[in-house]
Amino acid sequence: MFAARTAVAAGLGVLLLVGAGAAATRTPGPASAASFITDDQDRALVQHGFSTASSAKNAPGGMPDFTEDQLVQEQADMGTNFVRFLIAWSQVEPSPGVYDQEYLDRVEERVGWYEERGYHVMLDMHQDLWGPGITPEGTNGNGAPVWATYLDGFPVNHHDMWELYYLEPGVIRAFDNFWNTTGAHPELTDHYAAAWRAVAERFADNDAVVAYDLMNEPYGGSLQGPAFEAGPLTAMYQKTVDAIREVDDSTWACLEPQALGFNWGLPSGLGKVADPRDGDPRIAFCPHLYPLPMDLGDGFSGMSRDLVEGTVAAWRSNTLRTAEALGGVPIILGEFGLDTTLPGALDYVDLVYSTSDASGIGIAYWSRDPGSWGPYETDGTPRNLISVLDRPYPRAVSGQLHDWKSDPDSLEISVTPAADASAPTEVYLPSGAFPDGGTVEGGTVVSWDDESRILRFTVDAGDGAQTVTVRPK
Ligand code: MNI
Repeated sequence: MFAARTAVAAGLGVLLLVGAGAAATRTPGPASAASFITDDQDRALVQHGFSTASSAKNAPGGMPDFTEDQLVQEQADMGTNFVRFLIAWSQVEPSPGVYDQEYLDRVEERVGWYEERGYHVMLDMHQDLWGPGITPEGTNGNGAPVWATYLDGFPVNHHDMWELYYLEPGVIRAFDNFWNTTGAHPELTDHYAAAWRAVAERFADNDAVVAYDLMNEPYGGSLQGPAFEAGPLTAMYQKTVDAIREVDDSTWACLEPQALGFNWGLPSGLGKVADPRDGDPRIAFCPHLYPLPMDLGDGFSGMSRDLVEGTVAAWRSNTLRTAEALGGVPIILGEFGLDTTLPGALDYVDLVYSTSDASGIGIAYWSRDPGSWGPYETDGTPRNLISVLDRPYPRAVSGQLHDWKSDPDSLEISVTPAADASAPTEVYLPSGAFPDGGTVEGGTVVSWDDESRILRFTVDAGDGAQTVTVRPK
């Protein structure tokens, strides 16, 4: 067990170094995202929020252990405007071709909590280790229904480190059957696409739901890397986008790369997916970031700090490059996070936020669950993470947004203002540094709301990109 774990870790370490080296020798990619998810007033939306939540994974009704009051507290403490809400194929389609409308009712009720408070929602079809059917206990994997789980008699041995289940023959076989690498189950991706169509049918007209994260952390089984990403993964995304567009032509479809490797800063070979909707494509890119030293339990200090800084830089350029290859699509960092009791953890969180801001990337921190990774203890006591997540940021920007930069007591936005702006730009300002709101250099204040801490303003017209700076009033 120890030997196997050490071998895996060493192998992964070599991969990471090769990847970081490869990234460093290539020419730099784009400086920031080419586009953003927009609202119905054509404003660029910036996402700050949480993946909510891991507790949904094996809950009988599929709901996170999360209340409306906890959402109220989250908004008051951090001014979030976004959630990546976990859903599961096993809940949507409990038996083949049957879609559980009562499950979708429960999801819709929670989406309503967010909508009432001005949030935008991305539904995330979650899976880890395929599904509950990989072991008799039903508690190791989540996502795919048991009826769609074909282990074909291959074993799944138990491990202490959850990621190692990905290397078990039965788990690899379940994925090989889904991607139809075995040739035995061409029907499974059709079911997956149709399950998404059932979800889209429910949320097509829901203004709060702006995006669908088509598959959490895809894994290719025996097919890995570009062969998997450019092959069956891209094909499944295309099939799913086509199915969604039969009932919903407005919600963004967000694509994830293969998790193995990309999460550590390696490049992606994901292929371009066409959007059959009329008008501009609404495809986005939603990768995750989990630097390898942190997977192995390190914090952000000593040698791991250098490795992690290298990973974040490589991840940034690979993310921008893939988004460009997909058609200059919007980017959301769908997951990153760590145990914030580790040394240097808050510096790492700050590094990822400032890197994302400078690259035009939205964020859903992993996760909203209580405990050492989250914003609250299990008894509800606020944790140290809040001090870093409660930061100034643009929520909705009128015109062409380029990127932004925040310090605890200032926010600088680069934007080419729209000639015929129909709605003002909105920024969130934390209470600590901005007790009375803000002043806007390069813009004109429209309103300040003391309770939501949202400042609305118009950007002064000018030639090309303008810089707007918000400071405490
Ligand atoms: O760390 C991972 C991860 C490690 C290894 C692998 N493979 C070997 C395929 C895949 C993924 N994922 C990070 C986080 N993602 C889930 C939720 O999506 C969280 O529980 C993990 O911390």
